[in-house]
Parts: sequence; structure tokens; C-alpha cells
Amino acid sequence: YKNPYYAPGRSTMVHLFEWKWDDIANECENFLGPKGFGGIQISPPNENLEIWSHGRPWWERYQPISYELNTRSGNEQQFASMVRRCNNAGVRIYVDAIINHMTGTWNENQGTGGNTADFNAFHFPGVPYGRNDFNWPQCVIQSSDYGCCPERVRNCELSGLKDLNQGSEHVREMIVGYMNRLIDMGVAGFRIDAAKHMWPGDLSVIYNRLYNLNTDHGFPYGARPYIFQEVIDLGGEAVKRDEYTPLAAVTEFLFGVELSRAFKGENQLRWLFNWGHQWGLLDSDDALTFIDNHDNQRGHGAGGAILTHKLPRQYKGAIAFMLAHPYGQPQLMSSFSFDNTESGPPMDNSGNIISPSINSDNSCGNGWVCEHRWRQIYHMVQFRNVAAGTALNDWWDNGSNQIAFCRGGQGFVAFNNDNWDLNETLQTCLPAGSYCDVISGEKIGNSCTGKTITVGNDGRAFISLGSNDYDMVLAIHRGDDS
Ligand code: QV4
Repeated sequence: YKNPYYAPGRSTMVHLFEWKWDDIANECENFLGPKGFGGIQISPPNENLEIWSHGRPWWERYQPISYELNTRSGNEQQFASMVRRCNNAGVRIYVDAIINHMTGTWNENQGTGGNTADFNAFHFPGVPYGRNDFNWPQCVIQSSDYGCCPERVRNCELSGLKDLNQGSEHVREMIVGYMNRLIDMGVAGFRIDAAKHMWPGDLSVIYNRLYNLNTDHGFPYGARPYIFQEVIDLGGEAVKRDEYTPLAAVTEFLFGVELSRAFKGENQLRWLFNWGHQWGLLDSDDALTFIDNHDNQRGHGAGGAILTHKLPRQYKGAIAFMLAHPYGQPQLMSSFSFDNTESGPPMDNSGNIISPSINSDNSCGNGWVCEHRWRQIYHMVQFRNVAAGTALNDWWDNGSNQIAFCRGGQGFVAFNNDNWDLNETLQTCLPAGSYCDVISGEKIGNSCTGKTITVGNDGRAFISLGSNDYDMVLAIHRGDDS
């Protein structure tokens, strides 16, 4: 469950938060496929409660009302067509699976596919679920429970969301049926929402009943779905990430917390020389890594003070480090702009999501941020693809916030987060020649639109990164695909 089964030569996934299926299919063909992205985490595809009393917030999608594939992102046909078109473009789809709970109790009662629920009776006819399918007696998780009481974290409700009992055979059948339907349609894996709130033993039963990935969609025989479990573990809680790594991969929240600190200048970059296990991070293969996610970029979940697109220079620095460094299985965040923590995606008065528009410089409009379309970010995805399978070598630092390293003769990257210029001749480990910096520009024809770096016969090159440069990163690599 720890292999994402990316198509050959690909390495990175992006969370297209709240995107519509038709738009994702176009994005696979027009951008993600050609630019070398490995996969996409999509928003939950199953029917959710429409929460008009909060202006259709983004978080309504975490309130399931059935497992029908009908949401603001699209219907079942659109979902199937997206998966097929993306797989054909070499880009895998990973589903955000909300299997810990159903909705909370609300005054409104209308699902995105037309189903309703009898909240007080715990009846969800669209699945169907009834009272016996939920943990009983009903209780709500209190913040003090996280420190003491794993059984309350697992058996009580997360924010009043009706807590399914995954020990029940009927619940297991409904969940496995839903997930296997998605595997049949060609998805490559799942994010397990709120995994901390489910028993590892129950999850293990569910995972083991999943089908192998669908060979009609280009997966090898016997391939198991890639599973990354959402467990926020920054230390000090009764439930630990290590309870879940024997099952499948886990979201490594410490990763973004520490890199955000470093790139905000609260810790020196030089200390990143031994980034990975020695920082208390999970083993590389166990870790789904990211700087921000859809929760902590707006103050939900845990690990506040995370870098996001709202501090672009530092954010691009942290993302470049994540993608240049061999540790972990990286995931990028692709956001819509928001000014309050509830606001949903760009939408019209009827609540329909408005598609992103694409500007001539590759960026998005209509309220979409599309970090994955920032040159400094998608060029580093290509850097990671080129450097795949190599280790880190030739680490250099100035004893402060200027660092540089190589990836096995394939790529070289430098960072300057000091408030003075970096001007040094450094070992790049690349063959002699002239290279285009993929951060300040790209190669067009035979010339660079940004900085040109000349590597000598000894592999060394003069590297200059001014403290006032637009970006704090410089990156060069082999291959002309930049
Ligand atoms: C409110 C009160 C409760 C009360 C309840 C009674 O706050 O005290 O008991 O009403 O009805 C929304 C509202 C929340 C409301 C709840 C119930 O924000 O105020 O409770 O609905 O209807 C997202 C949002 C939540 C949102 C939820 C469901 O973050 O605010 O709750 O969707 O719409 C922990 C977990 C971790 C979790 C993280 C946020 O360990 O698993 O908190 N992260 C995942 C997702 C996240 C999602 C959920 C879990 C739930 O990444 O996006 O929560 O599926 O750290």
C-alpha cells in the first residue's frame, strides 16, 4: 500500500482542492501530463450534505450523506471519464475517502445527489446505514481526549460527525464496496481521512479486502492501491502515527511544520543537512510529505504557522527544498483564494463551482491560485523526475542560511535565505556545459530566459543568488525538458 504506482518517470502528486472532474481531465491532458506530474488527490467524490447555512463552505464535502458519485465536482460519468483521460495522460487519481463518519445534525437536509438523512435516527437511506452502524453510546471527542484516551478518539464523534463503527460487518461491506467501485473505475489509491479516529485493526481488514488496481488502466498485475492515512501526530498524543505505518503510508505533518519554520527564518537552513529520519520524521517510504494542506493553510487541523501561497517567496523556497530533496513522497497543494476560513471554492449564486480560467503566462484566474502552475514549482517537479533514484551529495552551506546540494550528477540546487548575497564557486556535480536556471526562467531554443550557469570541467560553477532576487532558489538539471 506504499507504492503510488506512478507512470514511469513521474514522482509528484498535486491536491486539486475542489476542482471539477471535467476541469481535472483537461488539466491532465493540457498541463499535468506534459509537465511530468505523477498524480492528483481529488476532493471527496461521494455525495455530501449541502450546507447553505454556511454559504456552501469547502468543509461540507467532509459530511457524507451517501457513496453515490455525485457532488459539486461532477457526476459518475464525469468521474469515470476524468479517471480514464488522466490515466491516458500518465496521471494517476487518488481519492479522498471519508469513511470515519457521516454528516453531523443540521437543519438543512439535502445531499448533492438528492439523498436525505434522518439525522436523529442515524438513518442514511442512500447507503443504507442505520443506528446499529454507528458507535454507541454517542459521545463527542473533547480536546482533552487526544492526550489520554485513544478509545474516545476512535469511538466518539469528531466535531459531532456521526461516527461509523468500522467493526460492523455491514459498515465494512459498504465502505469496501465504495472503494472497490472506484478501483474498478481506475483510481490508483486513497487518502484515508481522519484515520486517527478509526482503529488500525478495522482499517487493516478494509484495506485487505480492496481489489488490485485495474490492469485495463495501465497498472501492473497484482498492484495494491496506494494508501496514505491522515494522522496528525506532532507528538504528545495518545494516538501515534507509528500505529498506522505497519498498514500503509501516513501524512507526515512534522515535515511542513519544520520546513515552514526554516524558510520563515526561524531556524537556519544549514541544519537541513541531515533532513529526514534524524529530524524525527517517518521513514521515507512511509511518509506522504507536503508543506501545507487544505486544513492547515486555513487554520484547521493542527500545525499552525504553516507557509502557504500567501507568503510566496518563502513558500516557493520550501517547496523547492521538498522537491529537490530525496526524502518522502511529495504532494503539492493547489488552492483557491480565500479570505475567511469557511469560504468555499469560486461559485455562482446557485452554488455551482466556477472553473479556473487559464492566462497566457500559464497562471490561473477566476479565483484559483493554481500553485502547481507556478513556473518555480512545476519546474521543480521536473527536477525531481530527473533526479529520481539518486542520493543527495556535495552538500554545502555557509554556516547560516545559504545552502546547496547535488543529486547524483543529475541536478544541482542552491538556496539563499540570508539577507546578504550568495556569490560562490560551488561543486554542481554536473557534466561541463551551460545550463538554464529553471527557477528564474527556462530554456527557449538555445538560450535561457533566466540565469545561465556555466559548469566547468571540474563540475564547479559560479553561483549567484542575490538577497533581493525575485526567488531565493537556483536550480539546474540534466535533460532539455525544462
Ligand atoms: C460543530 C461544533 C461541534 C459540535 C457540532 C454539533 O464545532 O463542537 O459537536 O457542530 O453539530 C464542520 C464545522 C464544525 C461542526 C462540524 C459538524 O466546522 O464546527 O461542528 O462541521 O457538523 C473539515 C473541517 C471541519 C468540519 C468538517 C466537516 O476541518 O471544521 O466541521 O470538515 O464538515 C483533527 C482530526 C483530523 C481532521 C482535522 C480537521 O484528527 O482528522 O481535525 N482533518 C480531516 C480533514 C478535514 C475534515 C475532517 C477530517 C472531517 O482533513 O478537512 O474536517 O472529515 O485534527
